Amino acid sequence: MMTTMNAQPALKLFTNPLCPYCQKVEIVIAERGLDVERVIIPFKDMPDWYKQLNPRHTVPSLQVDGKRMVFESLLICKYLNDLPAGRMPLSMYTPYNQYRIDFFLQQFDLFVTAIRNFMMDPMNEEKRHSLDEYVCYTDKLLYSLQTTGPFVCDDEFSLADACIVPHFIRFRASLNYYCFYDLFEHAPHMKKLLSVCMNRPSVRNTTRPIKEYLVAHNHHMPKTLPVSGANGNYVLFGSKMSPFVQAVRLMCASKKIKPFMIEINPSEPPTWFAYVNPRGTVPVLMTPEGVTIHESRTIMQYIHEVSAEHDCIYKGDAEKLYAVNFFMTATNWFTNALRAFLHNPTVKEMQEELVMTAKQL
Ligand SMILES: N[C@@H](CCC(=O)N[C@@H](CS)C(=O)NCC(=O)O)C(=O)O
Repeated sequence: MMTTMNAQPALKLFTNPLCPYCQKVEIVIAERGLDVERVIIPFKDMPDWYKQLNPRHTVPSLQVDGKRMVFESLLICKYLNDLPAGRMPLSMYTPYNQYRIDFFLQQFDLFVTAIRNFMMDPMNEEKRHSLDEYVCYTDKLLYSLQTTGPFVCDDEFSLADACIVPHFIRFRASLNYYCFYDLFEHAPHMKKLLSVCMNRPSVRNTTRPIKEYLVAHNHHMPKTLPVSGANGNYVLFGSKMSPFVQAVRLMCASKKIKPFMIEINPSEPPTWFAYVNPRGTVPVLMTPEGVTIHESRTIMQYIHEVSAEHDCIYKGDAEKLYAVNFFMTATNWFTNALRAFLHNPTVKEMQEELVMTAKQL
């Protein structure tokens, strides 16, 4: 229902677009269609006048009618949700829904603390296992509260979802990018919740490009991590000796992408590389969305796709696209044949296969 219930008070939000706590509030504002003035507060060098307004020196905070201040993101969300103005409030306040929201949010705080602790020492095998257990536990807890899902209160997007989704967005990217840890590997219900939430305009329109979150997270991460200098750019794990890596580097160069290179010797990879790619092969590409892509061909296709809008050569040209795809497939046949031949150079079939695949090129 889109009816306006009442005139709303003047609302001024002191906020920062990268802050997850501020995004919770923005989601509620968007869901309710409230009219809010925003003042951006930098994290570094918060102005003194703001520190006086909010003695806790944190964002967000909300000023109502130029006087009253409301602090703490969850309390601000509740306040905005309870305002008798704007569109319908989030979720129906049945006692059981209220319990589900309160209980999950309470448990979720512990989950956030567990992730933060892990991020201080993410290459530690034991800590990875204990985070795995904590993620499984939290996912089961969510599942036990749901009857049908996908949200905490089933088909109703509630304050609980608004409050957890900004953390999911940031942690998923940072855990992958900096720690090589897939937050949702053991958490199908949380994964589903996030993907459904991302389809909501209130969540999508309040989410910044993921790279900005990665860059902002960098200074919270240990400086010793392999990607700590990557600054949210593409990261290419590879060896200068590998022709597959060379192919990806050429593709990157042709698309003006300059990945941060991490040299991996595939015959003696560092132990942490198993977290990036359990198969131990290079190249592997990490994107500024914190997504890991394996296999040179799929990496090259990905790079082609993301840069397609700047590149009109093949757009709508099915024949050229086919020619490129066929050439890449034929390259694969050729390299496989070459490998087989090098293992068994005297076998006639191997020689013939090599000649045949070379001709296709
Ligand atoms: N419990 C607070 C946490 C807010 C918070 O930690 N905000 C961070 C930005 S993401 C902040 O203002 N940090 C400033 C600082 O710690 O100096 C809330 O929910 O509002």
